[in-house]
Amino acid sequence: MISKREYTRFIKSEAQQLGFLSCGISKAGFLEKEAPQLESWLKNGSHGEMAYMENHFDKRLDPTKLVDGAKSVISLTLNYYTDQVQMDPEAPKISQYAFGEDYHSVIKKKLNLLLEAIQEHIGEVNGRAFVDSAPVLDKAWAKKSGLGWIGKNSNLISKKTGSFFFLAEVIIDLDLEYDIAPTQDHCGTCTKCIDACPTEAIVAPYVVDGSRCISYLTIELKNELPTEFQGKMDNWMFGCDVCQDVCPWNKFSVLNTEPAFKAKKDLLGVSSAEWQEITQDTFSTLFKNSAVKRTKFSGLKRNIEFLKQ
Ligand code: B12
Ligand code: SF4
Ligand code: SF4
Repeated sequence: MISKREYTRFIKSEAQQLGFLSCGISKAGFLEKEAPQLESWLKNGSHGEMAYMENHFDKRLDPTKLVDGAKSVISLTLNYYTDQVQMDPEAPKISQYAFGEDYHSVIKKKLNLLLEAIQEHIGEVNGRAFVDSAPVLDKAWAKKSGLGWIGKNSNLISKKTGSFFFLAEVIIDLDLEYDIAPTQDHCGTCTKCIDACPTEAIVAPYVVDGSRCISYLTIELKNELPTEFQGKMDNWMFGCDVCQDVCPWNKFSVLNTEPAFKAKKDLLGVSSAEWQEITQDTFSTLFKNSAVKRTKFSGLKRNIEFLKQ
């Protein structure tokens, strides 16, 4: 009979072969410490208009309520760090996570391959793959599995590779060997992210008021941008990298090797003047299969206009 240890080794080695940066596994169950924190985050309205964050409170805190018979949460990270940059320093900025193909589809393919490999090798295993598609507290699970600590900017950080990576999970009904030693907090007395945030969205160490974050304002908010943020957007038109750019641990970021994350053709060469004139057609060509499509042409146009004011 094959042991839990061998199954665990198999899964971690498959994850590595699929290009994931790291993989850690935890026993599925109720996230006790996070429950009151999530509750107060929601009570404070930190989710702004992201109504989906209010849904499925119980499932979000307990994956056994989300996946039938769930026993293990396999957390995975996928690196997106790049040295590619937009050529015109005056051009409205796009977060580097959105230079290439939409990470949701890139990661979903890999997760499904991992799940298939598990089912082929181990047998009848029920499971589901998640990348932002369901109420799962990605960072809490990754932290529990020893993949890093949650920094004062509220991102998961690894001592070896910084924080420019995505998180995802496969949740299955199979017992595995668990990573039970969470990484220690290595923020120390540093406050660089809090000091640098252009909109003062990091309202306390480890707590981001989502409704003030440029990422929310430029991507999630569907209405007009509040005037209080005029002149504070640091020229970001899609997402924001500031609290990661200033983080000393990102000196250890390594370049991603995922071909799909290479910047889309022509995207980095668009000048400031050309962004002002962008049409629906150019938008559709530049951002085919890109995460930027989430904000739609009208949203990106709104953001560009707002930066000009
Ligand atoms: C909603 C959301 C957002 C919102 C809200 C941000 C947020 N911090 O939650 C907005 C739109 C603003 C956003 C922005 C970004 N996001 Co986002 N987002 C999510 C999403 C979908 C849910 C996160 C969530 O559950 N938030 C709820 C709150 C309650 O969680 P939290 O902030 O971690 O809150 C904890 C703390 O507040 C803490 N807490 C509360 N009080 C106290 C008190 C003390 C003393 C302590 C210690 C802690 C503490 O407890 C809470 C629960 O654990 C996840 C995907 C997922 N399914 O997890 C991606 C995710 C977190 N985002 C991600 C990314 C990459 C980003 C951006 C970098 C994108 C960009 N470049 O523009 C920015 C970063 C902004 C930032 N500094 O957080 C990645 C993070 C990867 C990583 N390395 O950590 C994720 C995991 C997506 C993914 N699949 O990879 N995001
Ligand atoms: S992503 Fe930008 S706006 Fe949001 S918390 Fe970080 S620095 Fe602030
Ligand atoms: S900038 Fe400093 S305080 Fe912020 S997450 Fe990085 S190490 Fe922690």
